[in-house]
Amino acid sequence: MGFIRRLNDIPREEYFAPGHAFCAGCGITSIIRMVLKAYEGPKIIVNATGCMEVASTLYPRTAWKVPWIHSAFENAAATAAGIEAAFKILNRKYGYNKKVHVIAFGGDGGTFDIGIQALSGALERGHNFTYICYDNEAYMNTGIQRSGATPMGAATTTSPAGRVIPGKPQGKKDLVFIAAFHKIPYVATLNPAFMQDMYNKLVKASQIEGPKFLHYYTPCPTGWRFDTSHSIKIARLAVQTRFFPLYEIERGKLRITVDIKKPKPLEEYLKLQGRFRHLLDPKNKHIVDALKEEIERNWQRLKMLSQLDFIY
Ligand SMILES: Cc1ncc(C[n+]2csc(CCOP(=O)(O)OP(=O)(O)O)c2C)c(N)n1
Ligand code: SF4
Ligand SMILES: [Mg+2]
Repeated sequence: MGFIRRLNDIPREEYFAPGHAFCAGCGITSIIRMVLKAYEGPKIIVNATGCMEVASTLYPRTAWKVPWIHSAFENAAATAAGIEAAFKILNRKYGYNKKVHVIAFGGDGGTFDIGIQALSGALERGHNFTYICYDNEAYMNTGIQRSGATPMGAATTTSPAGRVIPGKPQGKKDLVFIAAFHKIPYVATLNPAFMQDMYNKLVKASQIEGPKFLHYYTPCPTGWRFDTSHSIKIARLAVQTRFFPLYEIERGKLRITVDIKKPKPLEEYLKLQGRFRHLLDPKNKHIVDALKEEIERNWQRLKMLSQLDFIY
């Protein structure tokens, strides 16, 4: 099927079965369904520990209709690299020449923090695979602990907002750029409220040889404390406030794929989520100001880099 011009063009066939155990409104299922549709032909999924793995494969059942392997937290990228290398050997020794997509999924804890060395190694060695980090901005499966992807000011169980700290004191690590500057052929950011943009980036990634890194914004009603009906609204606001910009870097050329000319006030995004609600208290205005400054700097940097013919 390939690239789509309208949402209605997304193939109807589903490769992920209902009856799994994700919370209502969880953003994870959208990326699974779209990846399995956009990557045509045979594929093998490698899945690090986390909500995606736990909620989709409650023993003795599985919701995956494609080959799937559970990997430890720290080595999903290494597992994927090994599978890709095995296909090369099968080809060299036995002439097996089918194209098989190898796709690794890890949460933000499993990617930004614990699996980063395996990821870096696999990107640097140039394996032909896709790594997708589904980022719900905390270690959700084990009870909402902060990670290197948790934004500044967010309350988690290990960065609780109260008298001592106003949520997480540190900002978010920029893993997309860390991955990109391994000088890999493709990186992109994805958001479920911008489905066409996301789907076409997935199709593009599926057609590019070499390592691909995709960063998926994953609304989590349980950990972010919002009404389950607000998932897509919050995902859309993340882009509209420039909190989560949508862009891609293809062979070193950066392109903003959804330009936000007039951003919405950040407060509209914050006020819908329990993890940020304390920030609307005037005594925490300095945190909101710091968040706004970080967002502005990120956006200006993307704008500036998008003017260049290449950034690596
Ligand atoms: C090496 C290791 N440390 C800790 C754990 C316990 N553990 C299982 S899931 C999880 C949280 C994963 O967080 P993240 O990668 O962000 O995925 P999420 O649960 O948010 O989907 C942790 C800490 C583990 N399985 N392995
Ligand atoms: S805790 Fe969050 S990420 Fe995990 S299944 Fe529930 S909504 Fe999804
Ligand atoms: Mg997480």
